[in-house]
Amino acid sequence: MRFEDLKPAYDRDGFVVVRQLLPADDFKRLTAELDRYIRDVVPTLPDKHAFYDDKSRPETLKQMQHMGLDPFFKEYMKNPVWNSLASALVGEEVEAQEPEWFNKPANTNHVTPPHQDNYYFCLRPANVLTIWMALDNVDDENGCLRYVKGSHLRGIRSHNRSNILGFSQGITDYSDADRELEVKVHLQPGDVTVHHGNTIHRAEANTSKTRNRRAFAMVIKGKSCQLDQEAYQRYTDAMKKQHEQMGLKS
Ligand SMILES: O=C(O)CCC(=O)C(=O)O
Repeated sequence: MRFEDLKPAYDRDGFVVVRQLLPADDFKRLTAELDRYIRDVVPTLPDKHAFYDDKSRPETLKQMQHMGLDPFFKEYMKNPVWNSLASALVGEEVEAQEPEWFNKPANTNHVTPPHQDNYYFCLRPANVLTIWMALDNVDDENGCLRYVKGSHLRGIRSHNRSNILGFSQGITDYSDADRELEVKVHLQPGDVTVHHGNTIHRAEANTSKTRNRRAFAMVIKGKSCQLDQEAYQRYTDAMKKQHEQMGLKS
């Protein structure tokens, strides 16, 4: 498949799905490195790099950030498959940000609030996307991503504080009209979904009693993107306040 062929659908809908992005051996290596990182590195990290539903229960790890401090994941930012997919979709040279990992552990009750990533990133132009790779089977039951199709074409909506760790801001006026346009994305391990920085997305909680919903993701931006410093400062101040109020240590 030529990644360029996906661009018309990405431009129209604000997201595309690619099945089995990586050769099988590369996916196996990635999952092994994630297992190593969770086992050996996560217990040494400050609170703001690894979020738990309940810190006294390691199996409730729900998000990891700043993974680029680890040599394997720093190098992964240059992965040619991820970067060429991103470049084909944004239509220019790209630069990857540090990898992230998201989980909805079994038996937890956290939704992902409706949001637009570029409300957090504050990049102008919004020529940025997220590649989100499923590590488990992902479906309605364990909290698949839901996109509001075409919403990337209608600008940034108003956001306000959420009380959900890892997603400090959510859209304030999410409506039935948005819900009607939602597309649920079901994935198998190794499939990716790619969304534009302005595409509204959300996820329900994982209602399964036994299945995790893990994903490995990278935000990749076009070289033309510039940071809106003022907007970013406002966002990071709000996030810092949320972390303080939730008792996270740096
Ligand atoms: O994993 C999730 O539930 C949300 C992930 C997300 O919002 C993102 O990668 O942009």
